[in-house]
Amino acid sequence: MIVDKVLIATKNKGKIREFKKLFEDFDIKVLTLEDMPESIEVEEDRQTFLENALKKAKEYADFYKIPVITEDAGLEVYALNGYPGIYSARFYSIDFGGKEEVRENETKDNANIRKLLRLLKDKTNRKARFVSNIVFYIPEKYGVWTEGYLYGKIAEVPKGDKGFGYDPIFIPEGYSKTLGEFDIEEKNKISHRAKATYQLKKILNKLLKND
Ligand code: ITT
Repeated sequence: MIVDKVLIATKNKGKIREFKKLFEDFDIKVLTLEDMPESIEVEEDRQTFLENALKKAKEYADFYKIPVITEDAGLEVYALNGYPGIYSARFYSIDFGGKEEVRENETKDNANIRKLLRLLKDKTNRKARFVSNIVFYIPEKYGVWTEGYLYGKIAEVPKGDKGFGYDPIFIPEGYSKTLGEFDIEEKNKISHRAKATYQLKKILNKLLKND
C-alpha cells in the first residue's frame, strides 16, 4: 500500500510533542494539525477510548482526505471506579465528584488535578493507570487500532512541570518521581502512548512494505 504521509490529528500540545519524537525514526512524512491551514471540532461523546479515537479518525480523515492517526487517552483511578477515564480532559467540569472551577491564571489541567487529589484525600488505595488507544485510518480502505498502558499510583502533591495533563501527580511503578519530573525521552520509553505507538509502527512497517 502506498502511504507517503500521515496526519497525527490531535490538538493537545503535550501529545503533539511526544508523538513527533516517537515518529522521528519513521519512514513516512508525519504531519500534525499545526501543519494544516484549518481544523474541525470533533466532539468526544462515546463511551470508550476506542470509540472516541475511531470517531476522531473518521471525521478528520473525511475532512482532510489523507490517512490519519488519532488517540484517545486517559487516566483510570482504581479507587474511583476508573474515573476520570474517558472524561480525563474535562474531569473538572463533570458532575461525578462535584465540579471544580478553573481559577484565574490556571489551566484545565490544574483544576483536574485539584479535583482528583480532593477525591483521593482519604483513600489509601492510590493505584492508577494511563490508557492510550490509537487508531490509524485510511478512508474507505483500512483501519487498525493499538493500545498501551502505564501502571502506577497517584502522588500526594503535584511535582514537576515537564509533562502535561496528570503527569505531575502520576508516579509510575518502580519509580519514586512523578511523570512531571521525567524528560520527554525518558517518558517516551515507558508511557502508555509510547507502547501503543510502538505496536502501531510495527504494523505500519509491515503494511507499507507488503504493498
Ligand atoms: P485530542 O482529543 O485533540 O487528542 P485531548 O487532550 O482532548 O486532545 P484526550 O481526549 O485523549 O485528548 O484526553 C486525554 C486527557 O487525558 C488529557 O487531556 C490529559 O488530561 C490526560 N492524559 C492523557 N495522556 C496523558 C499523559 O501522557 N500524561 C498526562 N495526562 C494525560
